Amino acid sequence: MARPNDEVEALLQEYADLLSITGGDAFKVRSYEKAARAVGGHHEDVSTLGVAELKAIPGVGKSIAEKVAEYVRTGQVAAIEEARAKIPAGVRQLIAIPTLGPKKAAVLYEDLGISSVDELVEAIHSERLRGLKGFGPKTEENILHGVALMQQAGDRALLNVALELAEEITAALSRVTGCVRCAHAGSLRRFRETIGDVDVLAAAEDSAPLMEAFRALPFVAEVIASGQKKTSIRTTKGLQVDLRVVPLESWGAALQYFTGSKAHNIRTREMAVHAGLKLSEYGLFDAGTGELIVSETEEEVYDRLGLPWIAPPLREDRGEIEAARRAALPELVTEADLRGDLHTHTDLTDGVASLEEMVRAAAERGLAYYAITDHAPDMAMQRMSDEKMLAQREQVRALDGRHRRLRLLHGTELNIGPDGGVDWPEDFLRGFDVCVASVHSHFTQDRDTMTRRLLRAIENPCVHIIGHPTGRIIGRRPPIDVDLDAVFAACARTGTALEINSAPDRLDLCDEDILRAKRFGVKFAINSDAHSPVHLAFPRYGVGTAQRGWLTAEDVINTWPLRRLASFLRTKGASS
Ligand code: DGT
Ligand code: CA
Ligand code: CA
Ligand code: ZN
Repeated sequence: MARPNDEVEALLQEYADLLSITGGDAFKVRSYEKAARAVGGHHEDVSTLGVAELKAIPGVGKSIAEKVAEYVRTGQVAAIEEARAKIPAGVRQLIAIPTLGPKKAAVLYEDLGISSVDELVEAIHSERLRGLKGFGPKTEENILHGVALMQQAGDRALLNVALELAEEITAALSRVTGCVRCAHAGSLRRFRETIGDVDVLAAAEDSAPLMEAFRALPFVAEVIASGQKKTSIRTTKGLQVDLRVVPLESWGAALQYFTGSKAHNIRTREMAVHAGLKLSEYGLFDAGTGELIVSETEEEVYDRLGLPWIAPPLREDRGEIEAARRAALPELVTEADLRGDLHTHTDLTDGVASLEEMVRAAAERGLAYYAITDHAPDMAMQRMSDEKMLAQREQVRALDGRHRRLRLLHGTELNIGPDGGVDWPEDFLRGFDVCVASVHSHFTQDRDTMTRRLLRAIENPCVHIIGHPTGRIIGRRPPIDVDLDAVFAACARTGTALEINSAPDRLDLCDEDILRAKRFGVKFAINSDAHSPVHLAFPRYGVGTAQRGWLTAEDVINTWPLRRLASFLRTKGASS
């Protein structure tokens, strides 16, 4: 289930949007946005805190603390209900459209009475927006793009949402008497970037108690269908979950079947036929006698097919069957291989926790090195300056060594300007241990300009890592248009790593791009891009994505010991 903090974060953000639609004062809007982020990133469960403790969260003042407490106590906030009542829900949906902010939504509603996404699309097609202040043809195009993007993401859930839900379900079902195995399968086990529905599998003699416990879970909003073998429910958040219960003798075959992908399964079923076997959701059978071949584990199933076990993230029919046959499967990078994090923020810019808090959390995670990479000055809203950066460096140096085993690196996240330049001149950049550089503006440049822009940043001897290389935000912002092959070749040639940004709404690079980049000989950095201590757990999603891109620990620079990493960073700097 969502943490109460996430719920409150969404609520405060909604209030900020509502205030903004109704023309509320910009300062107040920003303070609610800031508080929303702070609550989302806070380490304590806000539903257990009193007003005084809530006020101690940076960015949360008295009035916001009282609203949070009211929500925790009563399940709603009077002021927010009042604001909601003033604005149709459809208008609030308009701001969910990428590129359409609350100001534009307000104009659409007040001037044209548009109060839903469908009405907006219809109004654009019938040219009713023409002449409306602030809405040129480019805006119309962006809106239509945004709507398409939203519909494409459709009802698919982000990986973290689905995984947290699945873990809660498998933990609950594992406690039911008679349950001998319980795990999630499907696209979630394969770490696809978005999840259509969650598939849970259990093994038991008698399925009834499991089905009953499943239907009775607190977040079940609707039982879609319930039978002896399978029950489907929908959660209060709208996500579908299928539970299937099988006898233990079929566990391996069922897990293999329901993990998919469909394309991978078609291949394994063909192999079964060639081996005189029949592989289905019900088990592995002798095709001649129809006898069930006991296969309690997936290893046994693959072994019967003449294959080694294939890790779920590889099961997409992208060459894994052939590689398995040749005993050439990659030894995939794991979360345990990660020794450090090379892209993180503090409250010096847009993070919500202090340097000390972030470093303490990194030490608790057992990291061996940790880079602080706050935003650079060209992102004007972050108000960074040379003095602030240098003062932070002093603090970082002073903190280094305070936590046994953990080495601190002082870095920055530079902005790749429209022409490929970055925030500071070379002599200042030389002072950082590590520089990430990312596109944060001018996302819609044409392909040639964008490619030249990125290549220039990659050629910069002080840039070590390209952050979130395509800039996409799942369901909200499309990737930039760029010649990725040229980017990959340049990264390989210059020794510049590409980031696998682990934030679940980014996962950037994505799996297929990673697979292609690897063929160019590119190295990668799996980073959290944490803006709060809880985000330091994000790399599990980045690792899943890297596994889908066939990466080994050797491919990922932050699995390397610090000395090797330092030498990689120095080599790039020496290349000019
Ligand atoms: P999703 O839910 O859209 O994110 O993707 P999956 O892969 O979880 O797909 P889902 O939930 O429809 O089915 C779970 C697994 O069950 C799927 O990965 C493979 C297996 N499966 C489902 N339908 C078929 C089918 O028609 N043929 C075969 N061979 N396998 C299937
Ligand atoms: Ca599924
Ligand atoms: Ca399913
Ligand atoms: Zn960034």
